Amino acid sequence: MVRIMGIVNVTPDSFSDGGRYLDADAAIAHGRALRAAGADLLDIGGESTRPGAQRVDPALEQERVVPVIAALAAEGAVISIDTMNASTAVAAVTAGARIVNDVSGGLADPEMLPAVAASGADIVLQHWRGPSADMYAQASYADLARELVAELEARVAAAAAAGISPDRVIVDPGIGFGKRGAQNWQALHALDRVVALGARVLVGTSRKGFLAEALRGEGLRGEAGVAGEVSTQRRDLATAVTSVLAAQAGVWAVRVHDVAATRDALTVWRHWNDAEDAT
Ligand code: PMM
Repeated sequence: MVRIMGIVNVTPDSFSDGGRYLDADAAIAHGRALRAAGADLLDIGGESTRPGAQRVDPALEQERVVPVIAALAAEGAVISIDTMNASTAVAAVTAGARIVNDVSGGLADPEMLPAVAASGADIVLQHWRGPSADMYAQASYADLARELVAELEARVAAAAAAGISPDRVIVDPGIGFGKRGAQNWQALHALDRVVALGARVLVGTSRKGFLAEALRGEGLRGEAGVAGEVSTQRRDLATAVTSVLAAQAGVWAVRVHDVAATRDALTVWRHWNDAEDAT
């Protein structure tokens, strides 16, 4: 079964749930609720990566995430730390995190890969072409699928060179990172080629702008949200659909905000497949 990674952003400015879980107790409660809803893993982050976001001081980032990780890991949760800073990765693993989720694939901090190698944690290497402040400057591709796969392969090789064996590596196509609207659909369309790399694959589409872009203008005339903002509810439904399509492509896990909706969607998908196998 595909794993569900529930998102716990301990930041004041993340685009979808920003600010609500800044308080450690509220973040811990949110992590518990996501586990109760069926999350297999919790991804805890203290620095927003939304387009245009500025970097956060690692000391502040650690102040935000370490108490939340320690509390949830003590309850048996499998935790990943969403960070681009080696010092935060190390602090998080010390507090109980088992996976380091680096959206830069080890490119933002030269200390990251050696630090993770020494820590014994697994690592998510996401496709990334530059900082969030300048996210779209490099969103130019001659052949997106080919470049995406080649650039991920290069990061897996860099991790191996730093002493991280391939079985500890998870790759992620980086939906919304250095990719504009349609390019995200191309990346998803190429998921089977990413899966063919042989590493576990994580994919994160949850509530992202390209989903809203696709839905904007669809639906009944006069329906709330058609003309302007696409509601969180509609983004979550779209996310549940992409979760199933990602599962169909063979990914290891999906990273989502609304764990219950994705759990239901994956359950429906499993029933469809099980019936097929039984005949
Ligand atoms: N997306 C965001 C943050 N971290 N990590 C991985 N591995 N993959 C993603 O797609 C990803 C990520 C941005 O979304 P958020 O601000 O809602 O957390």
